[in-house]
Amino acid sequence: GVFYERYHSLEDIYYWINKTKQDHSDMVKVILIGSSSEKRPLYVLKLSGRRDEVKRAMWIDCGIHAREWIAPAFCMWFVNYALAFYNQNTEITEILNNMDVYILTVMNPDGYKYTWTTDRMWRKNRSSNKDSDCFGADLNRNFDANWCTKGASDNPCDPTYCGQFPESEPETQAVARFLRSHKDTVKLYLSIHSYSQMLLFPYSCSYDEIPNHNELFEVVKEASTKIRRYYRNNYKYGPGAKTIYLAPGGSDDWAYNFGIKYSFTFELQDRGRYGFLLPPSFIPQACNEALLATKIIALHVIKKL
Ligand code: 0X9
Ligand code: ZN
Repeated sequence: GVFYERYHSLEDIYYWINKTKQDHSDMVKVILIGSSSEKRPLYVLKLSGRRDEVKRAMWIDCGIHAREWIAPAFCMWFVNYALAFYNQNTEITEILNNMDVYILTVMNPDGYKYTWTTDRMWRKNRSSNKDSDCFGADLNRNFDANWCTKGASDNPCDPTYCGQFPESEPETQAVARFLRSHKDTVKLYLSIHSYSQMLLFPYSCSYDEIPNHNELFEVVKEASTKIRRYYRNNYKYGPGAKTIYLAPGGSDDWAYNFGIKYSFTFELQDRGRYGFLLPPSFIPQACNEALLATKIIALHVIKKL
């Protein structure tokens, strides 16, 4: 519907979370995992299909970076698709019957709000920094993975400021704590960003090759090939450090080292024409491309479990 072909304010997204839970109480639960530095709630939607046996799970977060509006739009798109096509589309049915899906639609609500009211190009969260008048830390430099080494900044005024210490930010801590407490079930971690059209996997915090490099490389290669075939669009793929740049403290690398061996970051559309200001008319295709890649990866993980 047209609702999913627009960008939504933070207030709309909170309303949508509540409405989705009410309209699909059989498949959706809402879990409060923490709150932001400005005390906004961080809600995770839990989607489940047929409930039997011991279920595995996957995690998707969107909107770590405030200005990347296509990311929360994708989380909403995914939830809508999953609920609308469960028991209609074989792939999403297979996924939901084998995995619970945890979705954090806006990991950085304070920053997202700030991009709607004050500065459209804001990236970080909005926490205050001691001994500085500059606000915010980059949540994707704040995880405990070669924290604050080359590729991050220790200056609170920079857009890639790593924060005071690993997990210093409440948003980072909420996600890390949730995943730590669901260690036995979560087998796939997925973080949605923009822009540049890339399907990335660890490491970004070093040039080391991960033990299951070949397996993850093949699966993102397949996803990229199918996106090219179905949507005539090109996505680069590979380990973050070599494919985009060296950047420590990211959620994907932390999740990987923590034990989630299927860990990915997607950079959605576009390749720079509009950048972060992707017009709403691009939402459907951008989200369908990411949905296709998500399905391929999730089905691969299910096959391997
Ligand atoms: O720099 C980032 O955090 C991501 N790119 S963005 O333009 N959306 O800011 C890339 C993240 C790749 N993964 C890690 N650096 N761990
Ligand atoms: Zn980003």
